[in-house]
Amino acid sequence: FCALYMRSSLAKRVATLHPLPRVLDDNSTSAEVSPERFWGSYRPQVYFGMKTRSPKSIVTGLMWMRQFSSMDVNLRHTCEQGDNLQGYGWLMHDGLSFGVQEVRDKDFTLTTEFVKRKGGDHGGDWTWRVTAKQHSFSRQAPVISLMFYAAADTQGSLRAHVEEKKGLGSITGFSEELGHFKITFRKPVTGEQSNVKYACYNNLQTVTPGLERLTDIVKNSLSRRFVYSPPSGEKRHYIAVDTYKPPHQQHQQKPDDPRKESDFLLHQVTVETPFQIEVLFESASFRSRPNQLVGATMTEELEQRKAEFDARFERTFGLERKGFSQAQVRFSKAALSNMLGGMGYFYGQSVVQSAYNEYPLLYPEGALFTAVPSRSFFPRGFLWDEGFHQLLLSKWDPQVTREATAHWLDLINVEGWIPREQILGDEARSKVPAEFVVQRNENANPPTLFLALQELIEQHAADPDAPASRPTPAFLRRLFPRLKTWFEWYNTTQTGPVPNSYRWRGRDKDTNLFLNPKTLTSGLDDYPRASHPSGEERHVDLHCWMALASGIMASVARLLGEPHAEYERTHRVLSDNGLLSELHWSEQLGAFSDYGNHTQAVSLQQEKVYVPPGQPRHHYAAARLVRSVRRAPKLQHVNALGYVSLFPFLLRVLRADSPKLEHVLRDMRDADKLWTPYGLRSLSKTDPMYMKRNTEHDAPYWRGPIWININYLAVRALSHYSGVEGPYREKAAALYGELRTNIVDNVYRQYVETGYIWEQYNDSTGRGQGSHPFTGWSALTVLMMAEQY
Ligand code: 6A9
Repeated sequence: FCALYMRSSLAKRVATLHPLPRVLDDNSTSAEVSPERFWGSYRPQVYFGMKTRSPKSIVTGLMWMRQFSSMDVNLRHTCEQGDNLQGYGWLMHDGLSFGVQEVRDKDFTLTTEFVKRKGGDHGGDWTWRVTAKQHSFSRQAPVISLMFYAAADTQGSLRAHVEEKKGLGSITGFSEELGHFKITFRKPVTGEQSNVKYACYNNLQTVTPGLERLTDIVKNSLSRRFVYSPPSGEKRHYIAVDTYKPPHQQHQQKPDDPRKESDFLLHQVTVETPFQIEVLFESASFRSRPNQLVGATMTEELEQRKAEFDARFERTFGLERKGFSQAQVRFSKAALSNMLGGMGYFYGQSVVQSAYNEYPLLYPEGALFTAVPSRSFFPRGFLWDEGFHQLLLSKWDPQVTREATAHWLDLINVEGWIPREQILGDEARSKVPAEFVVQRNENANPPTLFLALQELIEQHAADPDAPASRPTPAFLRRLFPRLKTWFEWYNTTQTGPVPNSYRWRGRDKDTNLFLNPKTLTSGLDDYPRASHPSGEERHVDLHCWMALASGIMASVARLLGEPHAEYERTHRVLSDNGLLSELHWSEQLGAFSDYGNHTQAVSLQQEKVYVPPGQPRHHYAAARLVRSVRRAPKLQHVNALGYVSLFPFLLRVLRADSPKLEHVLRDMRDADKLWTPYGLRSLSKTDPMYMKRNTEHDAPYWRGPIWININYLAVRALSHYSGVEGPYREKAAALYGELRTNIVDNVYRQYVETGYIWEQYNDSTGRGQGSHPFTGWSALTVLMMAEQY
């Protein structure tokens, strides 16, 4: 009984939150406490939408559709690479009060803008303006349907107000957090002063069991029975949501979906380009409104905020001062803005598992305010991505960094673990294949949030009384107990058998199916590690992350007047270049390296399939690729040259006077190894795994392509080594200039040519590849332009 009891209580730990006081009060994101950040474009997964920073927010959004283009329905809603848009993203966004986005569809462009206005007790008002223009090359002006919607998420209610000749004129609603409010749809006009344009109106008044179903519901309601009949032009059937309204009482719930249904209202306007439409949200608690935020007033507000944005951008990053062209400055504004406009507020439960659970468990409900790597392909929080995101965002608005970091640290469990990938809520879950959902509590991810904390500490040290940095010590004081717990988790669960060595847990187990079992937890997925995962492995990148983390722990403790000797000691030991070399320097490679049970003599081969005599071979399952090992593994250095071997340099653990620095610089600058005209490639051309697939379905990922987060660390390190005394100072300075130029020029060039910022860049052509837009860490290009490290 006792063993059974122990087991079941151990099993609960993985899904038990840490009892330490939270960094954030329960109501920290409420309209009352944080009115200015209540409403926002916190739905990065849709092209245009807003919600509040609350668990079950009423959401608003936009879908659209080109009429008369072909027989298939091209409904746009959630950001999808398959939509093949020419480009989209925020061009300006201050993370707080306004944003300007451009969406380039096949033959027209939508500009989606919003402005918020303070007032009342529920986060104020806002206005949207959507402007549609046809591309100059298209002959016929496209007819477009814009579909504005509001939907509730299990709480709150919405009411439609249908007006003659205008369809849905407005929506009124109520929710606990928003109180009473009204959303008004204005008619389409060509410009501010012009007359109302001919348009057709349709609306949908229904309910939804969840926000992830909105697109489907709209698709299923479409009908072609409506006629578009402009005063001078032919009559044509167009596609629209049908006005059929299922009476709420009779509406049948799907038996397999027991969730409560919530109101979902949609207003469709079908009109020819060019046009402009405004939508206003007004809070009933806002009584002394001077005027409505529409038309000329809206234009004025927008112009003012754009001017403020431009001035603040230049003050912060100084790119014009540095001589960048107008087009380059626009690019970097877009990069920053899409990162800010990509901030999401997610709420829900992770699915987690430990060694003590037979089946995965649901994590407690939690909120996450975070940036996302990619609005299309992975619009959710990733732990180590976030540290890089916040390096950029902290320069713009350190409050965003404090709040995001606090949210992440409040998700820590009783063991000190934070799930790496945060898939919170049905909407997020609907985008992820089941096998990727479960998060395991042995698994770490680089603790990059320490990089962001380092930045906050430096900002505070530079100007303790600046309004932006003044809250930092109070924030750190609340964060510190959780930070200690988190650090301890790494420093106990990710250690190796040799003292002061570290090992990533969670490598692939099925070793005969992969050329090299992956290490997703390190963030570098398929980067080659020891061929045969074992407890004896040690990883040089994790060693360096721990050197960094212990150093920042010491700084935070010192700043707070807390005991710091132990962190300092750890930092000193892990930064000891002698120990580092003992554990990780490979004489054979002339570089730093992982160590483990390893052989280089592996390859993927067709599995041998037994075919009984006389049987045609094709009756048997196609032979899959399996790994063949030609020489037995033994304990040795892994000897892969690439990002991992650079870590002592990247995280500046290597001393400036170390002769090993010369080796590192030489390998970096060698075009047969890591150097390309577009940045550093992830794995040396000379490595046997360079650009090798891991399985027949698994293309090389961190085995050659150029990644901007690591390149940022390299540029930053070069800037560091060129600023401190040492024999390689000049060499570092020269490389710094070259590498920075190569990266910045290429990311910019690719953006101009393709309309996107990309997940990674091809090491032989420089072309952007992988998911896009990826304004996650690739947006660090802005900091390289600004030379802020
Ligand atoms: C799988 C696909 C709709 C992989 O940027 C996020 C992460 C990084 O943290 C990591 O270092 N990316 C990098 O190696 C992307 C991971 C995406 C996993 C999504 C499910 C869903 O398809």
